[in-house]
Amino acid sequence: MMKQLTEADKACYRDYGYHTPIDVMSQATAFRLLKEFEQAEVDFPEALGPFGRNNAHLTFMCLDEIAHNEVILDSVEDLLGPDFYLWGSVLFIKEPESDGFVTWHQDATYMGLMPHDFVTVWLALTVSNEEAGCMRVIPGSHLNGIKDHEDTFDEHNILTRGQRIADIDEHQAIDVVLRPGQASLHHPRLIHGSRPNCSGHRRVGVALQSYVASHVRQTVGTHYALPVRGCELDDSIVHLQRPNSDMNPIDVSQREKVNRNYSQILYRGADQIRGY
Ligand SMILES: O=C(O)CCC(=O)C(=O)O
Repeated sequence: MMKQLTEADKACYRDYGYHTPIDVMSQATAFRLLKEFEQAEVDFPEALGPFGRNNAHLTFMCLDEIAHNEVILDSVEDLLGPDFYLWGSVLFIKEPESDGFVTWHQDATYMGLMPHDFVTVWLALTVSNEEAGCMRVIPGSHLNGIKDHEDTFDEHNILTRGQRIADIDEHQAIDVVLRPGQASLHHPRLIHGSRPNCSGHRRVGVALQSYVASHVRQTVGTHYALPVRGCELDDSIVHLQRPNSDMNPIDVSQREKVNRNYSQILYRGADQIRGY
């Protein structure tokens, strides 16, 4: 029996590679989490700034709360089954009227996880609409394998390598518009990207990237995973711990270790390595 999605939602994910929106939490709860997050940004700027956007759920309680939200986990369970772990998270923040953008890409290209039985949940903590540079997706593009990506390392490209797939027919793109507290789900091979934020407010998105079925393995680096639902992970996987408090030293050192490994995986074969 489905826990959160309908059969039609599941069919949409299967056929088009995404599903949106999911009402994960009230706007009031999203606002409370945004305020906690913004206070944490003030208190620990390096840990959450542009170079601190990876795996912050391992060191901040508000992000740990999001990563373990029951509506999110139930939605993921409807797609992956009852056993899955969280591989990582990325903060996708675009400041008001800023140049940052995301080129067309497929997440699975550099993650090293096989097979592709995993899903990204992108939760909006602020309005994410066309003006604010919401995520855009090419429906059905997950069905055609991994395309060639070229690294651009463009200054304003907020992807690690500024990787991009050329020659996308943008007429096919759909805007994923979300209110605070809503989320979308996308498949690891779905082609997606986003434009700059032309609005007067921040666009704050938390990508739980990704929730991964327990049989999936890391083919490149060390396999770190945070068990989140039902999974008995074997000894080939290093189990991560949830944080105890914001920036607790034990949690910080765990996150540093995970981020070093994460960077080696995501930048393998690249000419340059950025600080995120
Ligand atoms: O936040 C964005 O604009 C892009 C997000 C993205 O590429 C992702 O979640 O995989």
